[in-house]
Amino acid sequence: MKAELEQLKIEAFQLLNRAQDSSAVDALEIDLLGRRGKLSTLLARIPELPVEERSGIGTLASSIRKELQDAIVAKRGQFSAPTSQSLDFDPTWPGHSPSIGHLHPVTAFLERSADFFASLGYTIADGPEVETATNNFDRLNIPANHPARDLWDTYYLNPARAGLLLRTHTSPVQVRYMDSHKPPVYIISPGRVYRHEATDASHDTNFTQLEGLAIDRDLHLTDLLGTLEAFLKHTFGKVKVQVRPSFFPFVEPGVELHMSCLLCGGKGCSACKQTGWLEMLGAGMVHPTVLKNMHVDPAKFSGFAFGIGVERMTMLLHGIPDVRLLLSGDQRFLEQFHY
Ligand code: FA5
Repeated sequence: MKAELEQLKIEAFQLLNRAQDSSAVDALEIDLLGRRGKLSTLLARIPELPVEERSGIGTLASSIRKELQDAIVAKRGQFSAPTSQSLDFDPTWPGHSPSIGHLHPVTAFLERSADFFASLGYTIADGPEVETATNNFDRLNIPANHPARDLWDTYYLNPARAGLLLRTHTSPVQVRYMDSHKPPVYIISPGRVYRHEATDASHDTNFTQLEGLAIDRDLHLTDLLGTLEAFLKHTFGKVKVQVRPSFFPFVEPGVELHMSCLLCGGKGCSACKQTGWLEMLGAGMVHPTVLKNMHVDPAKFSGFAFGIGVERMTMLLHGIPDVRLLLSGDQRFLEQFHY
């Protein structure tokens, strides 16, 4: 009987160790120590034992019962929720300070740029990211079936009608704004744009542009270039730029502004496609047809417009080698840009 009691104890501890939750512990307690449990069943056989074997059995059984009861209580404690009393809880310890967010580098760039243009008298105009093909293309002098539409890889929302799309640039805000305003106007319009294109270090499928539009009497290309030069000086200090002729159907003449790649010092890298130069913005004098589409008389007024690639500017400003990092949402990357 003594050997059976010792064996019962060993098995009971093994089962208890394996218990996964408090209901398993409860079941084990009934099975071991209940009125019809294993211990009671064993002890019920005491009267059948020869007298000489009975001595000491009662004491051994009581000590095993006590050991098992203590172990069951301890095991149950593992599954109950800790309380401030059960933990080593010291309310006088300093707490964890909450992590405070900061502006995304693209947002910070836009805010600084908006301040600069506000100082020149520009106001901010907004437009929707879901745009009509008419505003995104037709009114900007890019009729349906014109090959110039191929310049933009467009996400159409309804391919059957091709009436709605995710805007490919912020230029449609120009015509929207002029539906309800008369010159002189000086506006900027920051916002998200979308293009269905293969990504690389300087191209993403959605990015930010900062559009600018000025319409007044006697505006010339030199006014555009002077404005852009002042903006770049404000943003970067001294930088090397090239103004190259370019084609955008809504301006005439059109230009592209390229900046010497600050990531590689002009030597060539993946961001500037080994050329040493990075295209930063498109610009030009508003095309007379577009002025007419804006209800403006081209004989009386002229205008200039520009569309800045905000992520590319942010890349060069902070030495970020890949545009895709900016939308990665990786906190280890973003935490480097506290403002
Ligand atoms: C345009 O979107 C014209 N609307 C700009 C414009 C406005 C011209 C007003 C004339 C007058 P473009 O497709 O080149 O142009 O884009 C403008 C800038 O956005 C580029 O110079 C570049 O800096 C940036 N950009 C273009 N594609 C991407 C891309 N996939 N990822 C990140 N930046 C881009």
